Amino acid sequence: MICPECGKPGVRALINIAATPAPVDPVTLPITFLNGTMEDDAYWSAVGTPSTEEQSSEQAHAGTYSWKVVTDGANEGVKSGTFTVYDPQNVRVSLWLYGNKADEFLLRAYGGDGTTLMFEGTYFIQEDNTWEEVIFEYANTVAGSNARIEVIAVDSGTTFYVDDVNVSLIPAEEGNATPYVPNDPPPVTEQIPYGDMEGTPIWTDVGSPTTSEQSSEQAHGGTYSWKTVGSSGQGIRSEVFRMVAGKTYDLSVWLYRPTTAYQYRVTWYDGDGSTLLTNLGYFGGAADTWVERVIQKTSTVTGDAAYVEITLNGSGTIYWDDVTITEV
Ligand SMILES: [Ca+2]
Ligand SMILES: [Ca+2]
Repeated sequence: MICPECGKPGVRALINIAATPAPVDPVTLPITFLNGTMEDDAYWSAVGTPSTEEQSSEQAHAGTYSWKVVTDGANEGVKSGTFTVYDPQNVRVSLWLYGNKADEFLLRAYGGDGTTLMFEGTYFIQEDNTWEEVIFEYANTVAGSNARIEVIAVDSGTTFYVDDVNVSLIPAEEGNATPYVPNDPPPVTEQIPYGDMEGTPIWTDVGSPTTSEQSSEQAHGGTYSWKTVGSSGQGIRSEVFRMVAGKTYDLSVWLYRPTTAYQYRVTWYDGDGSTLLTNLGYFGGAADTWVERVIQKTSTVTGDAAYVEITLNGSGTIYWDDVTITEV
């Protein structure tokens, strides 16, 4: 060829530009990008094998639809369609989640090769059945057209909805990606199922009390308490609940005794079902009145297998009601 600058024959070497330069300006992609509004039945698909993963009009943060997921295994959820990212580039994602209080999620983002994990953060739902915005930002270092986002429920049996997913691409020169700060599980009160003894009771017997039944003879709150007639070591055990290591809780038990001729005991098991408090007992309190007993302990093991047992110490009758656990 002839050199256009000098007019002489020659060969022009092409200098290989290794990577397409990132856009100079921040790119705020339209909310309809990747069907982030969920108003179309497109782009989103399952992570794992959730029993439900579909566009749904049951809930919507905006418009008519969100994306619904019901998991039947651990770490299942939904993933976006793919999009193009550069290296280096900051990516900012905001999305809205609707679920049940304290449900735990993993938020993931993959690089442009579709396989390199660029971001993973946890998020705990703070309120029941409320839309909550989650924002995360990460520094992408793998260019390509196969980047994607995943929203994953950690536990089996989780139902959640996702809506209004926004992805913004920001030049790395704008600064480092803002570090993501995971949130904590919300403080939970009334954490012991059926502790008010009003619903269908799923407390189970400890030992073989003579009587163990929901009773309207006495009630601290509502209409019912739980009546135990028996002897030492006999009583009731709660359903399991969640405790988080390092967090301190007040366990409150209300009880009513016709006489003070006998006492009662409390045994408390930690998040993994191991003993947290052994058979604390011989409590006082007046007869023929409701007495509250509060015990404070700090969990050492996170888990969903915590429970309490409240039992007689001596032979007699005790009514139990309003058993709660409150994070301090
Ligand atoms: Ca929507
Ligand atoms: Ca009650």
